[in-house]
Amino acid sequence: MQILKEKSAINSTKASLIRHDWTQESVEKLFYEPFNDLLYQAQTLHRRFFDSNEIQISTLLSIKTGSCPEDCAYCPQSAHYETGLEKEALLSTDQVVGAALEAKNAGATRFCMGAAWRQPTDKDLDIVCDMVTAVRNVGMETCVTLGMLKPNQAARLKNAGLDFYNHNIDTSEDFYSTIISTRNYKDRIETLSNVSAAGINVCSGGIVGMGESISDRASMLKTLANLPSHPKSVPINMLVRAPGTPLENAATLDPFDFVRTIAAARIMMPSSIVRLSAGRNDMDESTQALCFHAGANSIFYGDSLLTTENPQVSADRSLFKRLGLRPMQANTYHEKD
Ligand code: SAM
Ligand code: DTB
Ligand code: SF4
Repeated sequence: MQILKEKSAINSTKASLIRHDWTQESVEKLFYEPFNDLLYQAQTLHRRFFDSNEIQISTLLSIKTGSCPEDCAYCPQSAHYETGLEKEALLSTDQVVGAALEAKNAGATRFCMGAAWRQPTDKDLDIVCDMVTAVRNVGMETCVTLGMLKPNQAARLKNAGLDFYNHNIDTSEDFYSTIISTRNYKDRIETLSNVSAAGINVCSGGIVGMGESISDRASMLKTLANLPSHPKSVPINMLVRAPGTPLENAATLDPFDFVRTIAAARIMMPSSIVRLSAGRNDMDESTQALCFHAGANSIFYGDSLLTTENPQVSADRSLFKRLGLRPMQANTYHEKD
């Protein structure tokens, strides 16, 4: 209860709760708090900034699948591994709009388009800009994740009407090189800075369950929280152990350790949307409920993620009903007044 004692979430001003001065030690302390104390702290902060029963709903679509030149050890789309994935060329804007309409009718407010690229070419970007504008015209918030981005490419996406750019730092700087060798951590941070400079909301988080230590998880969250601005959206993924990838046999994660990571993210970035992202298909509903209690307030909704399975829409509807959760309206992701 270190932080609550020092700086009560009830009495402090909201501005003073948005910190960018996290030390490794102070973050690691959070991870070793008794579970109930950690969740109390996270839930208290969550309620200061958000309606605790509202969940932001995003739907994912893979607009270009497989054959990626990067060697991310977790990813079924890397050309370096035999994962049996069926590759697909870039979809047409019509196909994307069809999927966006379906997602909107099912109740999603944000449509996230992902491409298995190291970085987009300017020609690729022409098409993605069209897609962004078309999805916006459907009346949804837009997000894309296309790999590394140059400043002029970020500006073009902004002009096309892009709301969010997803680019995960994935893990700690130290652990990064054991997971990916084809790019480095600094490249990732530079793209985040290019996205932010273009006026696009940053969506950045990582993956838990790749064999990283608690210190790596703490370091990843420290990097995110100490950015000049907290990412508006912070996806926390539990590794999906994809057959054929080097991490297919990674040790099973203790669900409480995943919940702790969500709680720490909520405490450190209290005004951000924290998304319970990939991995829900391998998680029981009680664990998901604990994640919501720990401050997760967004999910990916729809039967699939990019290439792997996600809980069925009907299962999520039933879970929301049982927990009394409601979808968050679009454009209300900013903090409570
Ligand atoms: N190629 C682009 C890039 O890597 O930036 C965009 C797409 S990539 C699939 C987006 C993110 O998905 C990755 O950064 C990673 O965090 C997440 N991801 C990929 N495979 C995953 C897996 N098996 N389990 C959990 N998260 C995964
Ligand atoms: C994020 O943090 N998770 C999403 C999204 N951003 C692009 C991707 C999850 C991918 C899981 C593996 C797959 O379906 O291929
Ligand atoms: Fe490629 Fe992205 Fe998968 Fe890495 S995570 S292999 S960059 S699609």
